[in-house]
Amino acid sequence: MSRNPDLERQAREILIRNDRGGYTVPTHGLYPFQWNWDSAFVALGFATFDRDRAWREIETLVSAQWADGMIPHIIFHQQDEGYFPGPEVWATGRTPPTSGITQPPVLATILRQLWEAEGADPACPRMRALYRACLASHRWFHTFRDPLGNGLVMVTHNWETGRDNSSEWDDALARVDTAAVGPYQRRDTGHVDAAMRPRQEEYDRYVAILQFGRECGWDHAAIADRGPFRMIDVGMSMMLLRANRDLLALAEAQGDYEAAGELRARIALSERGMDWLWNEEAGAYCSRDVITGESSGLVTNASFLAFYAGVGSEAQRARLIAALERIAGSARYLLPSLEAGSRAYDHRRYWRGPVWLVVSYMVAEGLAQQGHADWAERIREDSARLIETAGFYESFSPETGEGSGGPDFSWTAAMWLAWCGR
Ligand code: 9WN
Repeated sequence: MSRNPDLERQAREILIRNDRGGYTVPTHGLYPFQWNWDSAFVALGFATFDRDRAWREIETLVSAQWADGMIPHIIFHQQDEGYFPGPEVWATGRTPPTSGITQPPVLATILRQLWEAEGADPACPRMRALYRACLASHRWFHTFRDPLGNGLVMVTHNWETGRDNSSEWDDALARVDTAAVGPYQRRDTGHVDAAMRPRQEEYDRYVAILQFGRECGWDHAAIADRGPFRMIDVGMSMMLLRANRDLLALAEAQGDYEAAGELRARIALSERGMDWLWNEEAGAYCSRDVITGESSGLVTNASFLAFYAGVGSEAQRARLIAALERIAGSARYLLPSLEAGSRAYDHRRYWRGPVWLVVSYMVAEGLAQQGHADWAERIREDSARLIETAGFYESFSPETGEGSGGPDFSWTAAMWLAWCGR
């Protein structure tokens, strides 16, 4: 049952309009290619009215998987001058062209959902093929992105986190040398208000980190060793732990006992390792710099993914709920990407305050699964009200509810269909 049939129809139309044949662009204009974690969430939306199309979205995504197992963050299926940095800047030499970095590993979790919704047949060939792709991608994370050997995820570019300009990255980015960044033309600010996007000096650093990867010929071992930006991201770490649990369920269903054993060991490692991110003063899990060991000390929406990952002692969870209560006291709409009053908070600027429904969705799922149905419902209700008030925007102000970023956004439409509009 939809809570609003008209919005239900609009949400479907957005997905259909943004469909470029086997993959969906996040929004027209601003993001004209296929993005990794966007496609995973989009599949959940398609699954509510076209299951075959949902599978195809993910199949198209993994068709660009690299031989080393990495699923790239952007696939440039066709030419489009409307986005910077385009394929010639990444220069990864792939066909189709892709970026050289990845994005949050939510695919296995969503794959499990699609498969269960279709009756959970262990012989399902589509599930089996995608399971192997996810396993290879998780192995890539474990091989190249676990420098501390504690099951947490290191990112080598802030774009990998999907929470691109969160203030968690500010200190690490400040050390990135931009001297070799030549002139380039940003395209994003031609599509949306610059006040909603990262600042120029931040963008220069993003480009400098990209250039480092390109100079390494996208050798992931070299980048992980010497990259100018190396952070353990709380969001990716929580999402990979959760995805490993879901992949384990798929491994067991098929009787893949070898992989199941490997996944159980990874899960146990990450569960133990997560405390490396716990910041007692902040009362939350916070991202931490691999190079300096510094904790960001910032409570972001990703901190609450602890529930989704199923980690935390009773005392830690109580402190997270206390932080949620505090945030709910200052925000009109949950869940802001950064707590009001924190360093660099800005209710309109990208990941420094605005609400992003895909993170809200995962947090709410986790809260519901861990016995906090009241909070899950509060987040779901606020998310629905944001769409009802502003439309299907990329993100929303937690203060005014105003939409920010691109309009007619695919994953926002998908979240209406699969979650908050139900
Ligand atoms: C860079 C597509 C993507 C999302 C990210 C979001 C934004 C890109 C950009 O858009 O990032 O990957 O150019 O701003 O931050 O989470 O996947 O929707």
